[in-house]
Amino acid sequence: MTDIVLHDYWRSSAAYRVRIALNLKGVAYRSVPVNLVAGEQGAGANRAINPQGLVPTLVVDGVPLTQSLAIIDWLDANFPDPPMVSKDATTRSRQLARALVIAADIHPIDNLRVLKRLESQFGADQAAKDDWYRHWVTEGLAALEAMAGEGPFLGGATPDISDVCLVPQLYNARRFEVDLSSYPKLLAADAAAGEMSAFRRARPDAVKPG
Ligand SMILES: N[C@@H](CCC(=O)N[C@@H](CS)C(=O)NCC(=O)O)C(=O)O
Repeated sequence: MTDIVLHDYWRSSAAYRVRIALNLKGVAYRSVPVNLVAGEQGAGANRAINPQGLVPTLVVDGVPLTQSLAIIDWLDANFPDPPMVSKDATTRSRQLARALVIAADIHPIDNLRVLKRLESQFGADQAAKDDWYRHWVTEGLAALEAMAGEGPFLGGATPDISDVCLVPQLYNARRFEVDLSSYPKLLAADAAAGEMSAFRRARPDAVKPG
């Protein structure tokens, strides 16, 4: 019996990706909260398992795995059903390209530590930080809309790794009051995901500690 522990923060979109993948695959896990608002991510206990001082970390039988997409890759290797990427190389490349629009190009320049740095290094106020966030999110989502397939999910009838990245990114965008009306395919994929319990059970409000 494998012991699987997710070091998690309810509002972290990278952790949310991992929660969705765990649920889709029906993998049982325990959750250990890391409070990002209280700065627990930078403390020794979290850095010991995640040298970047971030969440998520999935600890499998005592072995820490970091980086949400690498964790999902591990899950796919060990719990192949349902797959998060296709065996067909072209389909897989397109799925990963969509996922990376979010995970490599939108999320890293909009996350908590980047927004804090804009304030500490350049004196950005809340309005400037919100503007920065919206600029990069809308640019990335517009590209993703153009990359989406016929639906209802981004790549077709079933969710793949790009939908697993999309749903948390849209949750985050709504928090920042980004107008999403120009992205009907993304909204359709998000709505289709909302029909699935694996996605619903991973929602921030569903996992928020007491
Ligand atoms: N590329 C990483 C990103 C991890 C990441 O940025 N996590 C955020 C939460 S979504 C975090 O821990 N932020 C803490 C901070 O910025 O101080 C992954 O996919 O796991």
